[in-house]
Amino acid sequence: MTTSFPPGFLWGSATAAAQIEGAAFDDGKQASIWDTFSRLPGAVLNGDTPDVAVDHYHRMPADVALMKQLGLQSYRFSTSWARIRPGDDAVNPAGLDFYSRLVDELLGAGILPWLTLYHWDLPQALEEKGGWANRDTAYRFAEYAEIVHGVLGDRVSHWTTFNEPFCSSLLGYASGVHAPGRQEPAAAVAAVHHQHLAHGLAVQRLRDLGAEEIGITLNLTNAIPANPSDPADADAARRLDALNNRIFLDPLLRGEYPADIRHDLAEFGLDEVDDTALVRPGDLEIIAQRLDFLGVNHYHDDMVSGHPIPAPADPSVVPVDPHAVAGGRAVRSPFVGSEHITFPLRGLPLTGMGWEVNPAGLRTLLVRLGREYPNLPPLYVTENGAAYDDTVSTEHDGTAGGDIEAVHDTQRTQYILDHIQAVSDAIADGADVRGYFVWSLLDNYEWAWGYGKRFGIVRVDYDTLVRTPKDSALAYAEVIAGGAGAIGAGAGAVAAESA
Ligand code: GBH
Repeated sequence: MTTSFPPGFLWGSATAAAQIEGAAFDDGKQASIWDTFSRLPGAVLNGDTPDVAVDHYHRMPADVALMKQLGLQSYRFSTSWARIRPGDDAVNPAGLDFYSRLVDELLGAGILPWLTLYHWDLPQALEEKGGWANRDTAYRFAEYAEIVHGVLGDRVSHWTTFNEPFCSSLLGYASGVHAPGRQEPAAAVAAVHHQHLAHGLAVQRLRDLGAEEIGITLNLTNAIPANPSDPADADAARRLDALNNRIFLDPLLRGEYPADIRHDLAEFGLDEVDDTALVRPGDLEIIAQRLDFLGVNHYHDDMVSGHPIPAPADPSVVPVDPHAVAGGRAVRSPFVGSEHITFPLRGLPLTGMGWEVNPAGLRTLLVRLGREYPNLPPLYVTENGAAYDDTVSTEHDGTAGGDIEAVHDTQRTQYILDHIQAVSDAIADGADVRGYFVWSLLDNYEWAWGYGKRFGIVRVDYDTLVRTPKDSALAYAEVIAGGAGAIGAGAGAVAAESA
């Protein structure tokens, strides 16, 4: 493959606090909504909780050493609001100190800290006051941003307000598949708006405090109609694009909710602006703050239909509706007002999540964003990666005389390299992409799937918590070490060896 990346292109890997830290109730941290939700019967596969996760809280220096060994240039992590301001008022210095030590460790290793303030773990104390359905939570978020900046602002240059507000509003409050597990469409639409408002208020606050680079990360998809000439399928694609992408992109980049969404979600109050309504005068101006970057998380496209999925001809093939279950729990659709949308598969290879692999989709998406949004800031792919069932092989290391463990994750390696190629192709097509972060550095707590799905380029043994770089980590390290131009050759060589 031939890849080419502009000078300064940033190579990193990403994690999130609730997925790796553990220490869920240590040093003053109190419950987040995920600590609470994971204890609801049937909410998470096998009843797994984030209590221990991969114990990153206690193993942080070694994990940073591993990042350095792999050559990561940046590390995208999130801070836990429930660790920093655990209840609804007092600040917890021990929680802040953990992130201060993390940032120092990263800088000492020459790794750029890329901080995300919210990756889905609202303090339970705030959920009890209505959570994201309560407008006041937006103001509390801006306070939290200021608290974190107060301690880390001298050393952290890159600030992301939210990770994937789609998930923490629509999956959390409409589908019930994510914490807090509510299935209330009106609350979900309110959560969308209040997270937007929280973002805008925090950007204003961070800007005033002198933060250098401020952005947000969205999970974006290409909504592809199963049959473009079928009006029901075309409408399903429009609605999915609206509810997954444009409901976030348009207020941020154009200062307004799209007209079709205002119409479709009129009953939830998105079409009016009023002193006592969901959207208040001035909100849209606050939301549309200038962004220094837009983070794009992309895993898969969505082919959509407005019709029920037909029974498969081969009865051993079960059509997967990604919205139907999580952790074994039946849930509602997250697509408020569009619950009839279905997701036929296209026959492409599937990852361990049942997500279709189609690297070309990432290229299409990155190019399309620049075309559709004239005010688009520079893009970073802030997450991309794949879950697969890994097998560990024990191999004899002749030189050291001992056994070593290896994970020949050829599918994940290929997935990552093919998507890196797609990013390069998008740049060649004119997309302004400045960096790429693999999801994830470590196997971790995959939300409703608990410890049942592994996205790491580094394996974690959940009994011993020992970390073992998989072949994908070694291949990615070669990509980084290769620099622009030489990238493809080096990475391809590793992929070929491990195939
Ligand atoms: C990301 O979200 C998260 O940021 C990260 O924490 C997580 O571990 C990682 O990806 C892997 O899952 O059926 O409506 O849910 C996942 C992004 C967006 C991918 C929604 C699946 C399916 C549509 N997800 N998408 S829905």
